[in-house]
Amino acid sequence: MRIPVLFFCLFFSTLFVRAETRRPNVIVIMADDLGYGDISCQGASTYETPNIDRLAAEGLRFTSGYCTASTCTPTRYSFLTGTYAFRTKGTGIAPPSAPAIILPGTATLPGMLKEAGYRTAVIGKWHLGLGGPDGPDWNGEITPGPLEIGFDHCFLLPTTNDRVPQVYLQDRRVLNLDPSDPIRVYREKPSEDHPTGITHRDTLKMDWTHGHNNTIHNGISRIGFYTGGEKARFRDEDLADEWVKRSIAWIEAAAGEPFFLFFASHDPHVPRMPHERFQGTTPHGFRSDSIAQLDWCVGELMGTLDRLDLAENTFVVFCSDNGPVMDDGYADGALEKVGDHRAGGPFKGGKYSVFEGGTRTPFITRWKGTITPGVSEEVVATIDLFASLASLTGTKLQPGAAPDSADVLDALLGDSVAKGRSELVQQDNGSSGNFGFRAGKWKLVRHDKGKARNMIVESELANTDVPKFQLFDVEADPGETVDLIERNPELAVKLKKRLEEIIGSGIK
Ligand code: NG6
Ligand code: CA
Repeated sequence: MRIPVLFFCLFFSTLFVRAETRRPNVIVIMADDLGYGDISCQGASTYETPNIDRLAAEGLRFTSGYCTASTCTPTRYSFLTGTYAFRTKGTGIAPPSAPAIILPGTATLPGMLKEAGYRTAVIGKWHLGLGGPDGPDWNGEITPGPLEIGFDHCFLLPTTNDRVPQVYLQDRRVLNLDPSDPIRVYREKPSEDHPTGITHRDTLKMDWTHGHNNTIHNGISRIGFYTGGEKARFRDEDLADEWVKRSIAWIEAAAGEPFFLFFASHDPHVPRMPHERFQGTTPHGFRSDSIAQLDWCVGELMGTLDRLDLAENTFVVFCSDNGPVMDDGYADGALEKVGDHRAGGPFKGGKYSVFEGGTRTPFITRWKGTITPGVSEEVVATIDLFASLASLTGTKLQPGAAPDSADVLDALLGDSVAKGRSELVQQDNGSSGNFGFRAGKWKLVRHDKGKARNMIVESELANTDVPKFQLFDVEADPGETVDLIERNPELAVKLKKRLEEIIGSGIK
């Protein structure tokens, strides 16, 4: 009995080795603040996400798929560099006009794929800083930026849409900028009469709840101040349409050679202002309307692959940059209209949290004809795409490149005997001393200051008192409700030490 089994394994592993040297197109669709339970194949029952569900039905849906941080910038940093963000200072949420965070010369995922012969593009939200130490020159050439770290093309919202300015960066320049009306970004209110969310609150089409009360554009007040660039400004409602249009055009032009597209959606991040055709179409206000818009984007991209007959030659990953939040600064009704919808699924916490809900998020891979559809419980993370795609394309990593990225390619492709990560560190925005450490079925939760943020939806922004260390069996208790630390003192010591070792190694 054993010999045939061994023979079979060898036979199939040979097939896998062959598959690994292929160079399929790669599309990573990263949602923004989308929770595990926000898609209808993972618990959302009051609205549908048919296109994301279809992707899952045709691919592999991971129940332990993670991003590495519970805010945007550190997850994106680690995704593109294969390095945990806590190792590098300045990787927390980037303010408006922040300088480039990933510097030229850094080993990056797009750079690695470019070396492997791929055309590379990022379309959508950036939020990793732009320009030299003084930040971007909005009216000139913006460099360094994505084109200096491995992307051939970019079409971007510079930060997040709640931060100024509301213009597109196309490669190294702001699109449609009229030189006679330069963009100026300010830290302080530029003049006494400059309208803000405070002085002109009654004119807003969506009110703010905390922060987000500086310059007004399109009836929405933002973080930061700016003037000018009127012709270059976009309407929030048009972002998704524009990115889909640009992505389709880029795919059409790139197809023929292998391509890598990082489609960085802004949905359902605040300000939630989906296109009018999605407004009011779902039960939970603009938050779930934005998820409907995201789902539409997925459908358009997948439809393009079908139309161009590329679905069997394209490895698609769908993921999120952090867990969900309801009120993130605007009065869009998300909290009031949430009803029984559990955006974080069975998990505790959400955005800003190191409980599972902060980082355990939707994670789907699809490669028609290669990935056998199903559900996987293996632990995989956005940070692993670097090493895994290097492995897939047979590209050798430079020494020191992507130190925290695990090659989990076989798990991503659904090889039934392949293992995911044995351990994963989860962080929040950084510098708080809050970490999650998943090791097998165990999860050590560390809150150095004894305070947790965004514990549960109902009191999401409150700082809640928590023990400095907690230990959960997340297989038996995914909601992290029963702290087992007292009952497992030796294990706790071991995990604390191991976490310390990982965090301590290589902090720059
Ligand atoms: C916070 C913002 C929040 C959001 C977040 C970044 C306030 C009060 N809150 O500081 O609205 O922009 O930063 O989100 O300003 S992320 O998904 O891009 O990390
Ligand atoms: Ca985010």
